Amino acid sequence: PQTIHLADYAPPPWLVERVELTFRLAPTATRVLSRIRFVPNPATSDRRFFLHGEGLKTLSARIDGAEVTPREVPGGIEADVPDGAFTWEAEVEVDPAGNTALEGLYMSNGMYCTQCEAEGFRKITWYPDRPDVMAPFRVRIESDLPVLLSNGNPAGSGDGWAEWDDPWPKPAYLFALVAGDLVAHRDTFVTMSGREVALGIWVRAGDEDRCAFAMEALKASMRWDEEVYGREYDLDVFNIVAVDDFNMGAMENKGLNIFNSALVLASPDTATDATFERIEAVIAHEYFHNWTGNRVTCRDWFQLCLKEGLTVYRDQQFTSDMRSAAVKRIEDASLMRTRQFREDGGPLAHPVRPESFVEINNFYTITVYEKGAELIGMLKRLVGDDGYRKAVDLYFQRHDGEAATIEDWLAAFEEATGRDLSQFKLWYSQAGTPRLTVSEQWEDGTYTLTFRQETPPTPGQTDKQPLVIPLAVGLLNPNGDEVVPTTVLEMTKEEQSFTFDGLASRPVPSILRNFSAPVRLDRATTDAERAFLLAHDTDPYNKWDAGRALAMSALTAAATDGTAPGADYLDGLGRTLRDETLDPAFRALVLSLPSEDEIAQALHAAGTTPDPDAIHAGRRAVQEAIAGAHEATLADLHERMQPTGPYRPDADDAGRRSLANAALALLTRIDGGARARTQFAAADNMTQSVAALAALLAIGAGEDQSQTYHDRWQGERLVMDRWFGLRAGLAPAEQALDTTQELARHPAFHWKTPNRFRALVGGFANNHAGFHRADGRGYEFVTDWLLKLDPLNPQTAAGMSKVFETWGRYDAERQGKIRACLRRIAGTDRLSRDLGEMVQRMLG
Ligand code: DPP
Ligand code: ZN
Repeated sequence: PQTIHLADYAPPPWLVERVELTFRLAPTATRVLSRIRFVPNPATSDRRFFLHGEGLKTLSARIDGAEVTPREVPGGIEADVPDGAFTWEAEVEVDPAGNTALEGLYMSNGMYCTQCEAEGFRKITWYPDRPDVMAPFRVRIESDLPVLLSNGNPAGSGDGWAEWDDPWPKPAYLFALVAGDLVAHRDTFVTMSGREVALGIWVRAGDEDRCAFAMEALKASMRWDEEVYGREYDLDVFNIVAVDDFNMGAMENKGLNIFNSALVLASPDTATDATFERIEAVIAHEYFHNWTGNRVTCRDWFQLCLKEGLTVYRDQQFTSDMRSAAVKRIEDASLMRTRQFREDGGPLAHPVRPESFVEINNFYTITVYEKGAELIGMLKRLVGDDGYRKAVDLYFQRHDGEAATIEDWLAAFEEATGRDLSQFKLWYSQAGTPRLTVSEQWEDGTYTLTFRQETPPTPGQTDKQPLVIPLAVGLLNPNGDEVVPTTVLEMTKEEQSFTFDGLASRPVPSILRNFSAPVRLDRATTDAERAFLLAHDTDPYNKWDAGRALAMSALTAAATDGTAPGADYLDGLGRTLRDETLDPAFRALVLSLPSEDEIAQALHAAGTTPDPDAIHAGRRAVQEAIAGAHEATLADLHERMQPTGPYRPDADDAGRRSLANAALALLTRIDGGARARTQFAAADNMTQSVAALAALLAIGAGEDQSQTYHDRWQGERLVMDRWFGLRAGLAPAEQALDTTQELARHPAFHWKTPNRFRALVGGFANNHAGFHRADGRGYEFVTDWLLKLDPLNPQTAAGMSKVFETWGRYDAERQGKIRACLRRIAGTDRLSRDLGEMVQRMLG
C-alpha cells in the first residue's frame, strides 16, 4: 500500500463549480447519476483530470455531452478533457446492501445512509474526493421510502422523490443521504438574527420518545455558539438521524448530522448519567463543526486536527458551561493522561498533525482529537481570552468558504495578537509527551523552581526540540494558605528557573494547575505532601491529582510487594469524603481508583514490569482496605447521596449518584453484595441498576441480576451492548475468557454491528488481567475476531487492534505472545489497508 505524505501536497488541477446528483435507490443496485461542472484551478498549471472511485460499476460517462471511456488508474480514473470549463456526467451502480464496511452508501435495518468522511464519497460516484475541492450540491433522491433526506434546504418533493439544495460550498466528505421509514422528533430554533430553523431528530419507530434530551442539547448548542463565538446557523433546517450500524460516534454532514444511535437515544431507564453527558457533548460537537469544519474546512487530511482539535475544545468549553467546569477539566485531563499518554508512549505515537499515513481512518485518534484540543487550550492560555476571540474571529472572517491549514490558523493568531508562534507550532509536529522534571531551592525568602523538559523519542522522530509550555503554578504556605495565586510561567527552554521572592516560609508548590499543558510532571515528593495538597490546594485539578497520586502510590505498592495503603492516603481520603463543602461529583472522582491499565502504565513508566495478576489483586486489596477503613462514611454517602424525586440527568443529580455509586462499589467489596442487590432490585433508572450490577460482577457475583437484566432488556439493542460489555469487562480474571467465549456464542452477539463487536471484544480487552492472561489465549481470542471482522469492516477491525499497542510494557513472554499475534495478522492474505497499517506500526 502507498504511503501519503503531507510534503507532497499539490493543489487540485480542477475545481468544482456545482454538483448535481440523482439517486435511484435500490438495495443491491442503486443508480447514481452525477453532473459536475469543472473549472480549471488558477492556482496551478497542472491540468491532469483524475477522479477518485472505488467499487463503482460505470454505466456511462460523458464530457460536455459526448460519451467518453476513461482510463483506469490506481484509485480512480483519468480522461482527456478540454482546456477550459466542462461538464462531466456519469451514471454508476453501487450495492448498498452488500456494503459491510459502512463507508459510502450502505444499508442498516432497511434504511439507506452514508458515511463519507474521510474517503467514502469515492464509493458513491467518481469525484475529486479531497477536502480542498468544495462545491454547492443539488441532490435528487428517488425511492418509495417515506423519508428522503440530504444536505442543505428542502427544494421540493413528491410521490417517490425529494430534492435538496445545499448552497454552502462543501467538500464531498460532508455529503450525506438518508432514506428510510423514520419518524421525527421535531422542534424549532430562532437564531440570533431572528431566522427560524426547523429541527428534526429522525429515528426508527419506537425510539421517538428517546430524543428529547438530544433535542434540548442541540438547541443549547446552537444558542451557546451564538453567545460564546458569535456563530449563527446558516440553513432553514437542521436534521439529525440515528443509525444502528455506524463505525464512528457521529458525523457532522452539512445540515444532516448522522449519529450512531448510541449517542442520540436516551431515556432514564435505558441510558446512564455518563451516556446523557456524552450525548450532550457529541450533539454539541457535531453541531459546532458547522463552523469549525464545514464553513471552514481542512485543506487535506493531514490538517484533521484543525477541525477536530478545535471542535473538541469547543465542546469541552460547552460542557464546562453546562455542567461543572472543575469536574469536566478533571475528566478531560484524566483521559489525556491515561489514553493519550498511552498512545504517545507506544508504537502508534504520532504528531497532532501527522506527516504521513497509509489509511487516514487510522488517524482519527485521541492524539489528533484530544491532544489537538489541548493545543487550543494552551494557545488561549498564552494569548489570553480576548486575544483568542479576536484571533478566532479573524480566522473565520478570512477563511469562510475555504479549506485551510494549521499555518492559516496560527497566522490568524499571530496577526490578531502580535505573538510569534513559531516555537508553539512544534506542538503540532512533534510527537510524544514531554516529561517535566522539577527541582526546588529555598533561600532567604526566595523560592526557585527549576524545570527541565525532555520529550522521549517516538517512531520516526528521534531528536526533539524544547517546546513552549505554559505552566500554571500556585504556592501554599505550610498552614495551607495560598501565598502566590495561580501564575502562568512560560517555559521555552530545555531548562529554566523561575523565582518567587518575599516569602515568609518555604512554600509547597502546586504545579501544572488545571492541567495547563499536556505534559508528564515528574517531581520527587512524599505522600505527606500529597495529602497536604489534597487537603489544601485551591485548584480543583491539582487537588484531585494529589489524591490520584496518593492512590497510585498505594496501588503500585500493593501491586509490587503487597504493601497495605498508608495513613496519608486513607486519612486524606476520609477527610475528603466527609468534606461537605466539596462537590459530590468531585469527591466521586477522588474516590474512584485508577484502572488496572493505568496502574500498569504507571509501573512501566517507573521502570517496573507490570504483572497483570498482581495488579488485579493489589487493586482489590486497596479497595478492601478503603472500604474497611471508611465503611461508615461510605455507607452514609451511599444512602444520603441518592437524589430524591424523579430522575434527572443534570450535573448535580448525576454527581450525587456518582458519589453514591463509587461508595457502593467499595462497600460491595466487603458486604458480600447485600447493598448492591438491594439497589439493583429497587433501581428505577439505568445508572443505579448498572452501578449495582457492575459492583456485583466485579466481585464475581451478580448471576441473577445479570439474567434479570438480560431478560428485561433483550429487545433493546443499546442496553444489550452495555450488558455484553459489562459481562466481558468485569468477569473475574480467571473466568473472563470463558465468559467472553460463551457470550460470543450468544444469539444476540451480532458481531457485524460495530457497537456490539466493540462491546464484547473491547469489553474483554478492557478486562486487564483477563485479556493479559499468561497463556496468551486472551490475545489469540481477540486476534481471531479481528481477522474475522477485517474482510467485512476494516475500519472497526483496525480501531480495535489498538488493544495491542501496550505490548512493550509487559514481560518477555507476554510480549512474545502479543507479537506472535500481530505477526499472524500481518501474514494474513488480503488483509485490509487499515488493519495492515496498524499491525505494521505496532510491530515497528
Ligand atoms: N468528524 C467526525 C467527528 O465529529 C468523525 N467522523 O469527529
Ligand atoms: Zn469531530
